[in-house]
Amino acid sequence: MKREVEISKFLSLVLRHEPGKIGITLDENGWTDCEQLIQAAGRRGKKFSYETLVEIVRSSDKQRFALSEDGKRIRANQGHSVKVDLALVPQAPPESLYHGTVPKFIESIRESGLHKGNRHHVHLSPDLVTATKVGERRGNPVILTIRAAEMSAAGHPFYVSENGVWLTDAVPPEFIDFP
Ligand code: HQG
Repeated sequence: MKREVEISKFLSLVLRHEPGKIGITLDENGWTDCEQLIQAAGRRGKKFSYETLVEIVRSSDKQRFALSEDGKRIRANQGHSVKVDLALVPQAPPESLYHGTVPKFIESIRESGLHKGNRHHVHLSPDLVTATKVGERRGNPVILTIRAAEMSAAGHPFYVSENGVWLTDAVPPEFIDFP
């Protein structure tokens, strides 16, 4: 695995799920100090410089991470399982959003809709290409179309993360079009 990808996966793990694993803490909005992160990682055999960290934030294909304006703190833009408040503001979604999944989940999704599982929200993509990539992580992708504008009008709030992932608490089956 490329070194940058390995560090990016490590950052996803500690900034979204297990900061305690390397003895760092996230503040209530998910931020942590870059220097402390670099030192804590280094103590556990993951050595990288501040310049490498900045380069990973800049080049992440999905803009997974953000630096504070002064460059001293870092957080994950979305995907957390630890409790953080990303201060997301509800936003009107486009007509349709997409969710890439795999055949084995379809029957259950038909019955109970989309659930957020371990994450804070159900993740939805604004386009088919992205949804296909998400589904392909698990196998042969199946793309579901979510009638998002209709769902929003029915009172379900939607949010969008800094890196363009649409988020909602749950999608009831009546708003899902199956292929
Ligand atoms: C499925 C990655 C059965 C759901 C991606 C999905 C995305 C159900 C899986 C981001 C279900 C959860 C999120 C139900 C949902 N019955 N299965 N009722 N409801 N599911 O990984 O959306 O690389 O938590 O279809 O690119 O796959 O981490 O969510 O297959 O943006 O930045 O349960 O994670 O981004 O899986 O992926 P996940 P996801 P990163």
